[in-house]
Amino acid sequence: MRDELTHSSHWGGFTVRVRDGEIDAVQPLHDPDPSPLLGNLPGSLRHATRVARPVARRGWLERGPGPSRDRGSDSFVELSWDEALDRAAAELRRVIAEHGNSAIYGGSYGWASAGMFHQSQSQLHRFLNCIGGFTSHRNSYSIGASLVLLPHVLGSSAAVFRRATPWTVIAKHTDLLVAFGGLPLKNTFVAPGGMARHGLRGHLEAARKRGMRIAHFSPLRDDVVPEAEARWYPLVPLSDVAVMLGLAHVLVTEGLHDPVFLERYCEGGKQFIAYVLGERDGVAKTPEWAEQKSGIAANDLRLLARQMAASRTLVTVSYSLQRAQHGEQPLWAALSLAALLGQIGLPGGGFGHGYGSMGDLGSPSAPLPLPSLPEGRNAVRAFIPVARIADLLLRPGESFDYNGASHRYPDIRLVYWAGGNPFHHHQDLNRLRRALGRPDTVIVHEPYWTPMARHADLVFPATTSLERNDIGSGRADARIIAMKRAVAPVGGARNDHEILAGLAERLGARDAFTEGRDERAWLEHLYARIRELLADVGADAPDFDEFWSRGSLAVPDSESERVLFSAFRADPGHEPLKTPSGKIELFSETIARFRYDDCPGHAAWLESDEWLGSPRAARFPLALVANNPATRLHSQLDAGAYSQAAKVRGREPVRMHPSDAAARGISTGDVVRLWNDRGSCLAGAIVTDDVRPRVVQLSTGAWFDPDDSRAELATCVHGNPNVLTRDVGTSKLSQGCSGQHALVEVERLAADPPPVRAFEPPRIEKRKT
Ligand code: PGD
Repeated sequence: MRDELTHSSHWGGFTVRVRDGEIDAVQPLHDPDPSPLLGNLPGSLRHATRVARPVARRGWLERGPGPSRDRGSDSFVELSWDEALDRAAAELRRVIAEHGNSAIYGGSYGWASAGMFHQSQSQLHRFLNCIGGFTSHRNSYSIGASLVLLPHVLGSSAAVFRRATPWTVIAKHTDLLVAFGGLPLKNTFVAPGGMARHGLRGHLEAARKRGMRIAHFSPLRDDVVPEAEARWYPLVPLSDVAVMLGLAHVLVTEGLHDPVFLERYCEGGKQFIAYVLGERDGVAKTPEWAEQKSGIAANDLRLLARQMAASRTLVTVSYSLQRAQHGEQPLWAALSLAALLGQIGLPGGGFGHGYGSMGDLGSPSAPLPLPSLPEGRNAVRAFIPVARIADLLLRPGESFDYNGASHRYPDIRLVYWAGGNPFHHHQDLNRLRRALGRPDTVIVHEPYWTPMARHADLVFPATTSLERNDIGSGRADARIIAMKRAVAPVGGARNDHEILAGLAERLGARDAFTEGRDERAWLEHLYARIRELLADVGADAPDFDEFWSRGSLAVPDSESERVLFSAFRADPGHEPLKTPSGKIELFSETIARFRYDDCPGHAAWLESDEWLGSPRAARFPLALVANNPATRLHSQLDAGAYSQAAKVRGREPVRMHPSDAAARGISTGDVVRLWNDRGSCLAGAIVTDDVRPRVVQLSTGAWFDPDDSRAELATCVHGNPNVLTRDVGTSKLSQGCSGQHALVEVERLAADPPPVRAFEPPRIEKRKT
């Protein structure tokens, strides 16, 4: 029997049917609730947006390296592989010789594709480390604030993300799930590296049948699936902390909190309670005070707080809430609220972060420490918090605050990117365009002509995962999947490893980079470790050939009874947290000592410049929620059938409330313009009461498509919300991404909208002889 063509993606495992060198159909692999994102794969291998051959930007080729505002508008010239690699190697050599390795930014953030070996970032980092190192990045766009705050207040972020109480326990024990940011099903289809079994719908169904209630705080009704029958509290965006403090006020003033838990397990309960009662600032954080900020009735908050105290309650906060200015505060306030209830460490009670934000959070599978390509040691110490990329390029030599210390931005001459799309993930894209005009050279590996590829000087065509062999599995995945090559590399594409091996060869580092292994040898090497891990958890662990022929292996659900912080609760003396006090820090002496005006020593209400209560709202009266999309992963495969089916007149859909639409003469199907002082974009209107009044929702991921690629403030005609978002760190503490919110105005476009050209390749010329 012919082996099945198994494969995997960040949104699930599947088998592929190939016809004429193209994916014709995909079938989910052992998945009870497969992701609709699979619908973007057919037709994706030979789409017109594929980069066919190595190219150089004309201006860079003719005038040599140097700052240029032509990036993004210039044409490209085709090069042979040898010439492209020679030129890239020569430029790396020049930059290192003249400016040192810290002048290379190789942080290269992005989700790339599933697969442990061909992971673009580890490949690139390994290569750059082999040639002396590079300026790197820390943390992620997803959870930039959490990754810095959690170690201060809970001793580690890994516990919260890797050891979260699984959905199996929640379904059995939780009576009341208070979900700040909801539990959006769309996000749970995805996890980095793979997500072989999608189960949220099933768990919510089991919990509902048992009687679990959900209190859902979000400006968007459909952040919880309707079948879960959640009670929707449609709060003003960015007012969650006010609600949490209002609930805390009820618990404290009605004696419903747990002083014994605070004393035994927490540091700083007294300071937090004093703040809630307004003892220092004279502002008691009453439910009435919270109502003013959030629009949620004080009486509803009072009733909810009493229910929380009377039930087994889990307080959870989504990743999206911390992706905002002062994003540390909702996380810390939710933890403080859960601590007041005293249920942390009990089955189905306590605190969670990211249920509904990432598919693997709350997985009952064993969180195996899966191997990846070793990156080696980076000899350069300079780094940036990942979302400070535009500051890095625009402000060389200037200092920035981060987590209690002051650092300096190095002078970057060469930007090297593989497996990410900053024109998707970064904020204030007009500013990013200016920043990318500054370095001498920008090198990008991409399978597709994304906006980042268009802004490069040298573009290397990369394979997609379906053009190579790999092993796929996520962080707490239900399966290890053989990702089999379905077609030969399309056009002139090469995989990231081959491209970098070619460069390493030219720079005298090939052996260090490849260790003499080819793809097959690397896969066998990585699999040997996987086999040990599987054997340790008592799972079937055949040899490599047998695994490859079977196509996938199941990972057992060995952690379906796990409870976050149960060991700490049972014996805080012997199982202390890794915080300075060994306890949960509701007040952090360390953070207080940093004396940051935007992150005090305990959770606090700090107003965002981009919320409806700010003075800016007089000019831009609508709150934009720029959340992650439902019809693709980030910007990946935006040209795919499933993503395209959701567009309105070819633009990204923007949802708005009937009252706001009527006030502006807007109907469903209209093309509208969203704008503020940072830029504007067009989008296709959908009028619905699934969003609260004064809120518009436009997801990220539409490929940036400027009407005038040379304009200072370009309009994206396709609907990328990151032209509107503000490029500012969450706070001096963590400097995370704050892209989730922006204030905007919206109008109906009276004229005929310009065409969307995002999926047309740029001008590519043959070499002048
Ligand atoms: P992707 O679209 O996944 O976005 O940002 P990210 O940059 O990860 O980009 C991955 C790119 O890698 C794609 O262009 C794909 O074609 C390419 N690629 C795939 N496989 C390969 C390969 O094998 N080799 C090479 N060379 N390339 C490959 C995601 C980021 O956006 C994240 S994680 C979050 S959570 C943020 N969320 C928000 C938000 O909520 N709101 C706003 N406004 N902005 C955000 N940005 C962030």
